[in-house]
Amino acid sequence: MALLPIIVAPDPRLKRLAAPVERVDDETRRLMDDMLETMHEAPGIGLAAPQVGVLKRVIVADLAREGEEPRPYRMANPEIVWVSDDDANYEEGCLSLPEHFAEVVRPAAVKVRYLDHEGEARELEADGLLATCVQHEIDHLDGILFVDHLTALKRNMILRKLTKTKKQAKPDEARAEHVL
Ligand code: K1U
Ligand code: ZN
Repeated sequence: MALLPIIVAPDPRLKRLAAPVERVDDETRRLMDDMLETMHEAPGIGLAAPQVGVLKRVIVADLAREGEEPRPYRMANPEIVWVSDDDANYEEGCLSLPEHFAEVVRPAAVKVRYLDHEGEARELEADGLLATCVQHEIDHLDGILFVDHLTALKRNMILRKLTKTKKQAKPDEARAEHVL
């Protein structure tokens, strides 16, 4: 298994549409395992392949707390096939938007159809934080970040701060960008 670098916004790779997985093969399984290791190390409760620069419809999640038995989900081609009428409000974070959090409103419960790590078709009925997390990760596959659910004012404030942090971390690249 390997730790993969996580892309931080703003980055065009986080805004693209990911392609469906044709077959869940050894390469897909390795990607899922590397993503789980990367997510646990971060630490986080979910991760989508575009966040590690792979434009495939693959997500992982594990909401087990420290000391609990891991409960990893490995999903290829996840699809939301039902959403509840009632909404839930959660304070979301994102490993691609480090140190930024905001309340996001989403359906409180969802049913997700996906292929597991063996390529078997499965359905998951989720509510609570798992429902929020799975919707957040599927959004990543469509190039949507949690800030896209906020007002333009809040979104731009967060993105401006992230741009500034990136420029402070890599002033040479920021200068090159400016010249271009
Ligand atoms: O997609 C991601 O970047 C991962 C993200 C998932 C998520 C969090 C909260 C609501 C919706 C989706 C994270 O895991 S951010 C880190 C985080 O929430 C966390 C980290 C350690 C322990 C518990 C939570
Ligand atoms: Zn995220």
